[in-house]
Amino acid sequence: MVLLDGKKTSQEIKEELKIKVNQLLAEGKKVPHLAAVLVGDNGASITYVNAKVKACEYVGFDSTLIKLPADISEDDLIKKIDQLNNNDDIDGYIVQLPLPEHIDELKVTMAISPSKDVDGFHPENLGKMVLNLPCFLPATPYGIVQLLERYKIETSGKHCVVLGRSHIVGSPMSILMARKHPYGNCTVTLTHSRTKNLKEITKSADIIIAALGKTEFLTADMVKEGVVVIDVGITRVKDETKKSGFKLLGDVKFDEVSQKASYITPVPGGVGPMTIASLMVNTFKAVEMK
Ligand code: L34
Repeated sequence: MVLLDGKKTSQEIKEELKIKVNQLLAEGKKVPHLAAVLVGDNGASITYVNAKVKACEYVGFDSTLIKLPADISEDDLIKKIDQLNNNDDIDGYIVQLPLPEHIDELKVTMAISPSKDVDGFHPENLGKMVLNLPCFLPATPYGIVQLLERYKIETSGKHCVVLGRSHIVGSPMSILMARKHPYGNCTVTLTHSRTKNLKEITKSADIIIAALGKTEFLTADMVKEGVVVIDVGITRVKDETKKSGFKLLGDVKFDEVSQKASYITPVPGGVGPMTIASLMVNTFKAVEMK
């Protein structure tokens, strides 16, 4: 079994970006500038956004963190987004999800200028992705593709089973794995809560991407020998023995599935850091596409 080390791979990607940023500086050009909008005080969101700001500092990007109160109105949030759209200094920005209940995430996503949508969540970018046109790819799915690529995992002609159909992971992932691309060309099965005979399907999978948000859902009896497993799940579970008071669990029962897998991502240290590295790649691209 080979561990797909997202931490190490994301570090490699960040090193490469650092070199490209230094080249921009040497040419007297402006460095990429990413803004992140954080609404409310969801503990996980704070951790992820802080990690994004830190990654910007590491690669040499400018960053701006915009913290807004949980009770901000949808209108006021959209006004903030308009300001970011019109601020020429900002090359790309994200609005960290989830948003508070009273705010319509789709409405907010659609207010983001597609040319600054480094999360790749805007319908224009998602549509371009489907058509294989240049666009921002959603950070988590893109991070997974980069992980497969850097470990040279053969995907062509393989059966890839995606668990979960979310807008930000499962659905775009299924499209990326099926597209005509060196790290695509899979036969994809997208499964969800209404799927019948799930175990039969996962047992025939060469590659499984678990993104359903149910802790330790994928067990050893559901997979075949030699399977490649990508665990997107990251749930905080109470654990008094930890200083933080919680531990992180993925959607895969790692201890048993890793016994049968040829490659597998850990949680933490797998997909999470790759999401951040991909956001950095997209932000660099935002400048190049200008
Ligand atoms: N707009 N919302 C927007 N864009 C995104 O790309 C995200 N996502 C997801 C949630 N909401 C979003 C993230 O940033 C998930 N996500 C994310 C990013 C980073 C990490 C996990 C999820 C990460 O760095 N995880 C670390 C552990 C961090 C910890 O200690 O909690 C890891 O090693 O997996």
